[in-house]
Amino acid sequence: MKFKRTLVTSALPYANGPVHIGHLAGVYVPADIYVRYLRLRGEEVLFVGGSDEHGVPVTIRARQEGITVQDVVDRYHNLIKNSFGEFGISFDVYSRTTSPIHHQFASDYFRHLYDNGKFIQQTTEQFYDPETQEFLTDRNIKGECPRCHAQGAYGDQCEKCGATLSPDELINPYNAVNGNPLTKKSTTHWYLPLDQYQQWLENWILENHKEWRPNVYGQCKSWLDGGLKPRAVTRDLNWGIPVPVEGADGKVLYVWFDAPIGYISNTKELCDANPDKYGKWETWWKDRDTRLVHFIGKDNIVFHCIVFPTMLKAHGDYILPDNVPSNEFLNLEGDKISTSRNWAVWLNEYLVDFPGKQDVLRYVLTANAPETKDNDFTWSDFQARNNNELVAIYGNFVNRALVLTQKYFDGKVPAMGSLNDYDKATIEEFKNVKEGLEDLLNNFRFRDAQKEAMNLARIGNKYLADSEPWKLAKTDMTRTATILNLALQIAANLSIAFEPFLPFSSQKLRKMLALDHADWSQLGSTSLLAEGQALGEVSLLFEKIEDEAIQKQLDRLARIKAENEQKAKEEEMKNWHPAEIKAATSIDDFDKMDIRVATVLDCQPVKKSERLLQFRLDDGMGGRTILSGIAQSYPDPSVLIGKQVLFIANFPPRKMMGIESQGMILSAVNADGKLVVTTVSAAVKNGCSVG
Ligand code: B3M
Ligand code: ZN
Repeated sequence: MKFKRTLVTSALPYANGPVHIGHLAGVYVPADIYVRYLRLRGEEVLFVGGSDEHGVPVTIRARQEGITVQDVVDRYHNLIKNSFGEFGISFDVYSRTTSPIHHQFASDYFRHLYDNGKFIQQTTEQFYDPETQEFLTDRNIKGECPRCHAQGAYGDQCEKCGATLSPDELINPYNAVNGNPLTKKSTTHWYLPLDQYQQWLENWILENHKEWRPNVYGQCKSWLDGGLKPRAVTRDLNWGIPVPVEGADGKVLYVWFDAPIGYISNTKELCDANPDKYGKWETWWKDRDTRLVHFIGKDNIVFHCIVFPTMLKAHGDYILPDNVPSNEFLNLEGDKISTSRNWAVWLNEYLVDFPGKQDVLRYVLTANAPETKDNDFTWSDFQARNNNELVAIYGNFVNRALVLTQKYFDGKVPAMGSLNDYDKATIEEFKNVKEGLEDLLNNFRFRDAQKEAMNLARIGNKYLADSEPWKLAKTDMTRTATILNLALQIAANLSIAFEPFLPFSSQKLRKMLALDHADWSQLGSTSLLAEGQALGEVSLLFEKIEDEAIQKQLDRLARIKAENEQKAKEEEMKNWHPAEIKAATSIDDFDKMDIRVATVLDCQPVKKSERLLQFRLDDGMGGRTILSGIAQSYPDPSVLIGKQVLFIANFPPRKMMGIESQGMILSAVNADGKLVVTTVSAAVKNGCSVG
């Protein structure tokens, strides 16, 4: 089907913190590449973004920082909007879900579905904090992970092992904010009966959208195969859009209900303010000739492919997404990016450390885009791609072409003479780039597309290196002129090919070439620059990044890692609970254990064992040797020499690592897993019984 126009949306980031490279790589750079490409082709396109300012994450941040929720969203909305602007993410509108227009729009949308009987009402038991008298959302509940037994797992997910959880599964659930234990209380909510749309969704996605990326299609299929259930679209919370129904006091729209409606209300905000430029918002959302494309991260797939389309379908008037190009995740130096653990490269901080290098980050993130699988950002790769690709290939080629033109032709485009076979072959090669690029860009394969653009620079670089105009200049100026003309034409082509990916550098390059605009249809042309045209001032397109700058980033990350480990330990200690008391036993059972006191005469690590310490004890009975698996807790075992310890004297001897162990030393396990040997509170005779 041929569409008349394209509406591109990118996920609305939570205004609970600054944006980082994961956001950029996963959603905003690819969306921006796509939009810039369409605009360059002269297509009608609208790019809609905004901040997601409701939901629990912003309320958690407010509590952490001791400020109001409004302050949080104001601060981060502005910071995020600014970062996107700095990185050239070319939104037509970037608004926010706290805007009055959005509140009204989302409220009306809910009411429309409500009035048309599209919801069902259900009463369920939810976790409740009797002290603060509030229902808790999944994110506000913490407890022990039922899978890996880490403390501090969230009600929806364990960050340690990555398991998806429901709060009911947590062991000893508590209020994440104040540590209060929780009870259950019943509450009533409105649900979108996704089950009633199962058939329709199966047909729409599984039959009619087989072209969606395999990761997206696969996730949808597994949700559908699992059978859809009704989903609550309201919450007990005091931050959000009030549920516009009588008797719903204290309830707000679920953030995932109102946020995607933000795409529509932000479009409306833009169009209502500039009707001449953008037309009616309805044209973008209700006209079947509009193609809707959502750029998102993989954790948002179900909401954009199943929940939101169901909301649109239930309403009835709206178009549905035609594609949902979702990326997987970008990791940072091998670890999952995490806002709460500060494991990220924040865009605002990047710009302080690498001013003017927005395109370098855009380039590296696209080169490593997690399009089909999770990918890793490393600073060494960042440096290598800058130095070996942007500087050594693209920058070097452009610079040589321009500098040689300055040197031999007074900075004016020299005349193209007759072409030899090598010139013709080169032209043939770069003519194909346009088609290749289009094919990849149309299919959201930005990573390969950028590679293709870089290939064009490679072609140029090779052409100059092979043709050696600096040598020919001594003997044959006509030939030199032809080579440099062609090289400059390739440079001009590069400014077009790279425009969607590296907009700042493209603009800079066009300025150097004195080209006033880029037009996609001209890609592949060898007459972009007119003979005799004066070039602009020449400067370096890219600069080398030195080791020190990279080391500074690595040092920062090492510092954060150490801080996080410390914090995790503290958290574990804080949330530790004693183990359950074991089943009742008897004095007879206890009497069977012969526990005694001995003095440590010597204590050494056992060779080749990471775990074992070898104790030599004065047990008052001629001495004995005991091996104990506590080496990790005592990096310097000599601290134990001279201490009196408790041990079990009547365990049968056992050989480990070739040494016979004659009993067991008793240790306590601390909350952080460290073992501490037990001792007596005053000196006693060695060999004394304990009982
Ligand atoms: N704010 C979740 C996220 O940032 C959410 C996206 C909303 S898109 C409508 O991952
Ligand atoms: Zn876990």
